[in-house]
Amino acid sequence: MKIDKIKLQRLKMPLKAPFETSFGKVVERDIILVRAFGGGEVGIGESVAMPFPVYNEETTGTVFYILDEFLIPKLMDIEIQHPDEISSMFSSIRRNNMAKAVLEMAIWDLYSKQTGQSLSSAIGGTRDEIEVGVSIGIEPTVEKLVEKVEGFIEEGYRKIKVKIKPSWDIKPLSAIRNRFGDSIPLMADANSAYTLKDLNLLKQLEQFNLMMIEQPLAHDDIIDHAKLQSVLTTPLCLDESIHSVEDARKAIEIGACKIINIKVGRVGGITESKKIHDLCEEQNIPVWCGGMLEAGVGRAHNIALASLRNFTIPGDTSASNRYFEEDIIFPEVKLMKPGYIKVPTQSGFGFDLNEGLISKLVYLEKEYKLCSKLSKKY
Ligand code: OSB
Ligand code: MG
Repeated sequence: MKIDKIKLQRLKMPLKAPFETSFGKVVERDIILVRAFGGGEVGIGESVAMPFPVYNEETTGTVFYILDEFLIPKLMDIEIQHPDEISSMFSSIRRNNMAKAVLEMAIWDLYSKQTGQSLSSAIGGTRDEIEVGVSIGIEPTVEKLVEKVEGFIEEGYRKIKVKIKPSWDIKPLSAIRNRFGDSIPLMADANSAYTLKDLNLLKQLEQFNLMMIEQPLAHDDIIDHAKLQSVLTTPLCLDESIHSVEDARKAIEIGACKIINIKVGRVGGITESKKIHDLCEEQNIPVWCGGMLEAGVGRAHNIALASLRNFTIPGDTSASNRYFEEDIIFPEVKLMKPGYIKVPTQSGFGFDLNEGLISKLVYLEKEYKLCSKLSKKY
């Protein structure tokens, strides 16, 4: 496949309401759109890094820098047959997975357009609809949280995930169970807010019949998660700790989790995501597609990923209107029926770009001709 040119656009998108987790509050998305041009087609990807290095070590700024300085120059003078080759080309650069992922996503989209198939079929997806849930941040009061949960249940979301942290755990979870009963599919995400010193508290969460507890312990830990999982019946799900298929293999081997949340950005791309998916399928570990408050482009890539067979638990890919007044794609992502999103069948990622909105939001643009004097850094 041919790639002639890469274009980066940096833009800010306000969220409808602040989203608060144990690591802090996000009020707007700071996004990099990557466009890969070749053979008369354009592929697109969206960076999921946060503006501050609080979820992981990357930020929108580091993603821009790593793309500019190292990853885009690596695409010069190369001949690739298939996007699966990209991740090994990038492997000499340590980590910086969100930077690698956004460029690889654009190349996957370009490849699926050049070969006239949907992104979902290009990556091996088998579903024509995906089951989805919603992630709810830490709210100012328990009453506000319960009100939000009620609204999302009415919209039909098939999994309710609530953020927890010390001092915001037992109370909100009890309130939800008291109000809606034991049958709603409920889970909690701690974003690494606890340690094994909180074992008694974590054991008390068992009473809530949660589908899983996501990343209760340190962002870089699997050992303590294994200790915790050995004394809990509730499944643990890893998010922050898994950056590669190797991480997933080790975590499963030592019993650190029973479920894995896959995010393309966190693991460095679609190829690595597929590897984790395949390993988990072999090992009977269900997976689901996580989210990073993506705008439409990232959301569409998540839909394609979640169409793979072992995505058996509803993911965090909610409709565009969950976070945004207006999205950067047409049509915006909607629930086709309560709790389900249709997997597009058109070629590529399956939506049109809302160029009018994008041009209003962009504040930085840079283009790279891959046949020019771009110099490789090493
Ligand atoms: O831990 O899954 C997470 C958002 C930003 C950073 C980390 C996480 C999240 C979410 C929101 O939970 C998921 C979404 O709706 O996109
Ligand atoms: Mg999480």
